[in-house]
Amino acid sequence: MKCEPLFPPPWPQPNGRRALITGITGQDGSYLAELLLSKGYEVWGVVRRSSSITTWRIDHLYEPPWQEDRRLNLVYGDLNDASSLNRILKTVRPDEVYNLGAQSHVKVSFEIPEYTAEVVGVGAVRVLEAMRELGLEARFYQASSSELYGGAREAPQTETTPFYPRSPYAAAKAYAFFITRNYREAYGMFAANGILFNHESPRRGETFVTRKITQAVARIHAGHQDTLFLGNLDAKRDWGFAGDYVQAMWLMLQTDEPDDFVIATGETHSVREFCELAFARVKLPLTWRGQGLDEQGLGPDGRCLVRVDPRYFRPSEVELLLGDASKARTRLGWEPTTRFAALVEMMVEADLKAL
Ligand code: NDP
Ligand code: GDR
Repeated sequence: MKCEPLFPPPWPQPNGRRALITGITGQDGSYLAELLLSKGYEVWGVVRRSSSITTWRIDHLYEPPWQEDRRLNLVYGDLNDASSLNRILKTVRPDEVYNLGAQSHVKVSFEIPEYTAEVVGVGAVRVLEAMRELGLEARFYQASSSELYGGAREAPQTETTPFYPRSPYAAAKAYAFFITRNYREAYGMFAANGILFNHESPRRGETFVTRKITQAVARIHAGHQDTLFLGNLDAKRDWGFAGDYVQAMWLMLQTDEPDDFVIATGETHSVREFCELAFARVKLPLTWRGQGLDEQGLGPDGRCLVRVDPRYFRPSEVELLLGDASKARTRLGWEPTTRFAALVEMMVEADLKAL
């Protein structure tokens, strides 16, 4: 798939600042790289070696290594390999470090809990410790998550809501959150946690529920697929647009004092509502019939378009997330620009175009 640039070139004159991004090949890494390039940064991204090429989200930003004035540089490294992180930080000497790399799939984290803990939890302290050892005065951003709230007893969730992780992924993110705060308090490092609620885009990984739905809608519309199989239709999420959320990451590193911030839209919707809007976009309004495992989403001609498959249920589910980003609004001047219906439309349109 070809990515439409959100912050298109030409890049301005260099601003003399250098940023390092782990997870640059992911959804957020690609938007953040674009944003920083559009602000004049020199951007360095850590990529993992893989048997197939994983850079499709940043291909539109690629500059060949022989281009002398290139602004985007990629280096091999891995959050599970402290020596690679040390070497990269030592050579690049960035002003800002964005730690976005992760095994970021909650359901998959139940299958590979130990690996998830290594990348998501220990990976964060590997970066922080390398920075400390080198005496690097870079500012550090940690990609914390609304999954930290998991089974929280209050909604909306704010920076003071107690954490209640409900998956190996969330438990690992809790470690990363607290170690980030600890390095700030213990060593005076500029280290900030962005507690980001779900954010999506046409670049979202295909196994996350929003993209799975919009891709299936496009395929069903084109006659390439009959039915979409989903898990819990009643889970509710506060879904925003990734392009807005990377702006918040950058703003967090531009403040006078490091702090932790919730980033959310303040609206929550169910998976079921997401399906309804997405199918309606291709003139297939859904009618729901049956209950539990037998529930079906029927199209206008009675065709079964959505079914429940328990394989997509989680051993412990997060039923409701809803964020209150008041602190970010007041202190960072951050506001989401894309609301739920516009997000669904943007994603369906992109998947229709990509067919
Ligand atoms: P993605 O899954 O799209 O991207 C994850 C990135 O991490 C990819 O670039 C991946 O590389 C890289 N990665 C995976 N394992 C390693 C490793 N061992 N070493 C180095 N890099 C690695 O995630 P998102 O872009 O959606 O999310 C970015 C970050 O924000 C993640 O930390 C995620 O947990 C967190 N987050 C995301 C939210 C969301 O709604 N999107 C909400 C809150 C937090 P590769 O391409 O090779 O797989
Ligand atoms: P989440 O996102 O777990 O919130 O983590 P995901 O899209 O995977 O699930 C959202 C909700 O949808 C339900 N669901 C399904 N999920 C998937 N993936 N596939 C299905 O078929 C399906 N059917 C129903 C889930 O049960 C869940 O309740 C994302 C990731 O980006 C994390 O890295 C990030 O930290 C959080 O968002 C905030």
